Amino acid sequence: MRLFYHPAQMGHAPERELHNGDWVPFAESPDRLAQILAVCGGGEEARDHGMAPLEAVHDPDYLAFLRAAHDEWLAAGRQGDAIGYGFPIVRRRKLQFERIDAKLGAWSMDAATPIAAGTWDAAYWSAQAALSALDAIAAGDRHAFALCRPPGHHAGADYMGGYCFINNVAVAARAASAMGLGPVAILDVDYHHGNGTQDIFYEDGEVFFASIHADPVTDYPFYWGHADEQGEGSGEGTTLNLPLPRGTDWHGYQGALDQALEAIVGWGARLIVVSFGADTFEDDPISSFALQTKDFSRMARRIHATGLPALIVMEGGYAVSALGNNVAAFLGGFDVRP
Ligand code: OKP
Ligand code: ZN
Repeated sequence: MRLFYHPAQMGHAPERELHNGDWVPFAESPDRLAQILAVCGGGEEARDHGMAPLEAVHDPDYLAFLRAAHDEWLAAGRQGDAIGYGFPIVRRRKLQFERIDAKLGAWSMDAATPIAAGTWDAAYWSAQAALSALDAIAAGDRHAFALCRPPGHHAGADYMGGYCFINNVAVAARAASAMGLGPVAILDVDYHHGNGTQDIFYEDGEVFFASIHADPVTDYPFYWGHADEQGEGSGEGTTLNLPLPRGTDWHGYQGALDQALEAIVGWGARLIVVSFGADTFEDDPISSFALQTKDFSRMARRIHATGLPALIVMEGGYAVSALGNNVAAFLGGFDVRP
């Protein structure tokens, strides 16, 4: 399977994040990408598709904010990572701000998403990696892997959050639809609910969104991913949330996976875009499921068995020393015959 990434993705390297009341080293480190490359071997450099496919998902004013944010942070006399502290939880509306602190809160859902000097370039090229892998599918490959980092599934049309800035999966799904490769279904198997992806397609019946994740009653992002969220308007019924309890192992996981895949096939998808997080792994430092490395192969084989082409997009996974092997196990599951 072809693998796509870009060296600029290494340039996003915030120092620290706010975690359960403490400042701790930033978990979504560049080492994650290096580990995966070391085990999966090489890869191809992403091709530049420009801003248009990003603007097909995100508010251009949000993208302009992201691009300038760290420079504005430095211009305000600050050092290190840019991070907000005030968030418009009620009466959120577009206002024109000059002050970087106001902008950071206005375009974010949390204080877990620091912006460093290389963040814009890394997020831009992460999305380009997803688009480049989509090109491989459009050219006839049955499977392709976008080694995205930073991840994307917590970012909405006009907000960042959860280590995410540009929603790589949403960008690829929109582009795939526009290329006539749809109907497109997104299957999100990251430990955390993909709230940004859900928001982007919540009222859009053209893209199906199914997510298996830790119950948001106990886990981030808390305010999305509950089973009663099923889409609205023309997207009514095209969102499927399957929350699972902490401690879930393969035995508890497989039924939800089958349910999600049945829904995707039954809906009539012709392409699956997978938000793949390896943070469901038993040793993940910030997550609480109990999947083993071999379970990632099982997961992939079931997706493969649908017979649908699959674009795999990297999301989370923070047990860095095991990450390469877990990704390789998942990708390897697509090599066997269903
Ligand atoms: C990103 B992905 C701050 C607490 C919030 C954010 C988790 C983001 C996970 N440390 N944690 O879905 O893997
Ligand atoms: Zn995650």
